[in-house]
Amino acid sequence: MENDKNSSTSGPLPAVVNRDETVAGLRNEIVQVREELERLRVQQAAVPSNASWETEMEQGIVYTDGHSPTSSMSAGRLLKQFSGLSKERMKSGQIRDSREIDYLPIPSVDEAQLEADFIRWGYCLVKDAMSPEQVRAQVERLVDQAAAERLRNAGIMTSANDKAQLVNNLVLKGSVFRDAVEFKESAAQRGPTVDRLLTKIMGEGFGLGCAHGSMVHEGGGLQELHIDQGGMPLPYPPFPFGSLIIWCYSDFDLANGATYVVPGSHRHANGTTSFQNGADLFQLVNGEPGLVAVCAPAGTCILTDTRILHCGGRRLAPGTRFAMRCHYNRHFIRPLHEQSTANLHVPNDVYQKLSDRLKQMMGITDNNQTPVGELSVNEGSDSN
Ligand SMILES: O=C(O)CCC(=O)C(=O)O
Ligand SMILES: [Fe+2]
Repeated sequence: MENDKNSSTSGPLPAVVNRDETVAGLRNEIVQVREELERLRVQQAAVPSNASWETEMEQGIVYTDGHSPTSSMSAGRLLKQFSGLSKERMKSGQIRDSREIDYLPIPSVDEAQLEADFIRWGYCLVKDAMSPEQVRAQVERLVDQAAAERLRNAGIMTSANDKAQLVNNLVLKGSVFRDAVEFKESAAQRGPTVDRLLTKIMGEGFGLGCAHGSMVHEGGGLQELHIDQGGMPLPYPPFPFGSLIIWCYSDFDLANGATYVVPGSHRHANGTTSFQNGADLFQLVNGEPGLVAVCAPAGTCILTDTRILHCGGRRLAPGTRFAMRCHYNRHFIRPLHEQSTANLHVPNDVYQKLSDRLKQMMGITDNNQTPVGELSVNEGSDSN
């Protein structure tokens, strides 16, 4: 240890670690400070500092959107600012291919990896969830059904100029779909993996919101950026209400049409939601990795957190992208979806074929004709 002769300080100079170590140490410090800042920012947003009983009582009941000027905002309203954005980014070639970003999920069968991907990025990809033969059987039935519906003028065309078709209520339209919806290996070879993951996400006895076929032709498929629980008022609890899963019947890529997502837009590391009143959501879309097309081969099953920012992507190539989309909910959420009427009328012959689990998932378990509990005591006695 040397004395600095030019320095007015007496005594030895402090030891200087080598340059690389210093830089590494400083970098580490910056990362920690950034994390701390982010934590503080999120905490501040989640708990308004001016909250008091007086102001809360004055605001009244604000648990739902659109009922007073102070109403809690739904993400749906917050997301209006993204109107036109997916189109603009798609047209200017700014949607990235997920396979080119090395840290994003790739198809996997390792359930620990799938869980980690789901937590970090808001989605995961189950590899070879359906075999080519299973995919073929489903597409065959879907194409048939879609043609029959068009023939009867009942086809649901979802993009301008008939560039996409939705085939609703698949549980009523073929055993291949029913079996996939309840994860039977006969219809989806890795169905049990998907089932286990969904049970971890939503708990036992989760319900079915909808199961529909999606056919996207050249030029069709593009949607506005949205989340699949957009009607829920903010703020969200640190978990999703449900999960939309997409069985890829075709290869998903930029030309074929793929789901666009903003990986990691569903939550922060501490569990709080990214969707806050006043949050800069553009920062998510413009940040890293930004808007990405989830690219994966046919047979993959994409599981998504219903808080993740995403939309259908446009198919640019000739031909058709096929998929089945199923929305599942926690068991206490009414198993209906705006696109599903499957539970409102089930033809008797189909009802006979539904498994107990499917009936439970759809919320249409048989009505018990035998009075139970306190009701059985009343049997025979008339009440007005
Ligand atoms: O089909 C897709 O790629 C995504 C569709 C979607 O996000 C939806 O229908 O909510
Ligand atoms: Fe969606």
